[in-house]
Amino acid sequence: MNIQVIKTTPYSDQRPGTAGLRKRVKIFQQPHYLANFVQSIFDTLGDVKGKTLVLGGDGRYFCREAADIILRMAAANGFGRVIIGQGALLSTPGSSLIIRKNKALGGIILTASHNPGGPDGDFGLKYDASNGGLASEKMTEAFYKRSQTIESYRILEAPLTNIDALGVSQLGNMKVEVIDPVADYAVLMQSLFDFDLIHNLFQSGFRLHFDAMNGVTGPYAQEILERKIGAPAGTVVNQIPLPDFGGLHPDPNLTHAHDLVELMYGSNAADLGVATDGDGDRHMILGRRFYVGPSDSLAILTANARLVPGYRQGLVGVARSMVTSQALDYVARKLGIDYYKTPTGWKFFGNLLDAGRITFCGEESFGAGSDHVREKDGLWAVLLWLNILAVRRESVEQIVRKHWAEFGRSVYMRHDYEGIELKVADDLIAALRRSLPQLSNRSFGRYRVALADDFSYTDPVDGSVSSHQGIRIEFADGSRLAFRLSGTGTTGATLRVYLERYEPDPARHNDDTAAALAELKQIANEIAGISQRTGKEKPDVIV
Ligand code: VG1
Ligand code: CO
Repeated sequence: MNIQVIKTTPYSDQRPGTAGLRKRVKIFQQPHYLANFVQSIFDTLGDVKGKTLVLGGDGRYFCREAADIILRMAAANGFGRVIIGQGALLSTPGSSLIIRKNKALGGIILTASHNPGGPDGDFGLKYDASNGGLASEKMTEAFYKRSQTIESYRILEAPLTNIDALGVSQLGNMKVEVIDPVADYAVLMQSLFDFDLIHNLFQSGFRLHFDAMNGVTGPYAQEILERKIGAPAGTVVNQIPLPDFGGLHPDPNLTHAHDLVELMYGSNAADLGVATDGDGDRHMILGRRFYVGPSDSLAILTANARLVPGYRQGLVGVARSMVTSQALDYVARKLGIDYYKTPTGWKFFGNLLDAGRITFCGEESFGAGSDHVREKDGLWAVLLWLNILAVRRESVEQIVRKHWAEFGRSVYMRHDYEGIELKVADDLIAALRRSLPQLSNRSFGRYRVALADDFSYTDPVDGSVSSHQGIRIEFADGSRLAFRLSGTGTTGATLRVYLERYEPDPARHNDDTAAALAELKQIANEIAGISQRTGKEKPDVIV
């Protein structure tokens, strides 16, 4: 077998975003596009001789072709072993676990997460480091830099590797180990949760409706929930990973998981309804005719963690992204544990987890996780909810309402304005940034500005500084607004506006969320000139 050195020229658009490089499939299919980026990663990593790489993805269109190219490139670059999930499948949290367990140098995950797939959809690639967590900003910037000067890449000339049969084979001087994507993960989950107790919950007639949205979580959820725990067959639906997600948009929110939402608001609703995204790191929780916002879910899981075997000793600390609601902070203060505020993106939790400063962390974008891996984990969050429900034997709604009564309710919404022209979006943020000094101490109706800044984060572990991480405007009564542009979209720009108000009075916990935040929405529009600049009167997606 022959190592080829292929001449190439840089692509100017290979700067990774919030979670890796995400583009249209058609962009990835351009000659050498994928190979350029993969070689840029390998060059940045330095000495890869004899090292182990983990490889897998969410099964979307182009995953298998990409896996074959990466296998041959890994062999040509001197890796000693690639561990790949059968059929090139590995969920994002599953991949994080395999990297950690095998002390691999790192892993490549082939996914565009919750973005649609298929030939006209999106593809993506992210690198997780040896701790099983997303490459740091410093690393991804180095990948990008390298991609801008690349002149050639190395690839082995070889027939297609069989990635469907379990076992070890040889590719040049490199071993290819095809593993069951689910087995190790199932063992880890069993060590954290009380499967017998959850089994008893199902025995008592409790019904779960788990929509895997034809993403990669299906096989994991079926094995763990239906086979290991004994939930009735059919609990997990859309359970087969499909290259185009069966035409679904595998984004677990109220807009895109519409079948689940319809079912959970209908007359035959289950006790718990959940959906997960393409790569299995996001989840949405619904009770019977009751939606649990992700920020609330994180706070509730934190408040109840000690009910679950894996967290019985308590949590050392918690973290949330700045734009996530403050519901978590109220819980942390009561528990007397540290809490941190990070920029958006899981990579900022890695150091805190590695340093043992936090046990749980999460984001408003349907992500929660713990120190069991270094990525967010959808199925983990569902099992945690199930274990808590099995102990408390109350409905999802009862648990949330009691939580609000105890801690107050952080009324919260995220408004996404999608498909904005890049220049319009950049100008909006720039103008907002310029207006910050004039905002301090100004009043808008009953809201007086107490702080207006551009969020900057200093990592408490390594001291690295990340600036321009979102504009935040905090009001004297604890309400707030935040604005940032998405770093995961593939067409135009998406403006995310985050709105939050604290409501301590239980008599008002039933109030309609949109109504409770209507005034803040007005103020956001006034401060940022959203409708005037974008021409949009209302958001495209509300979370
Ligand atoms: C979004 C979310 C962020 C999340 C990221 C990756 O980023 O807001 O919280 O970490 O997606 O999640 P952005 O830059 O578009 O706001 V995933 O499941 O797409 O890997
Ligand atoms: Co995801």
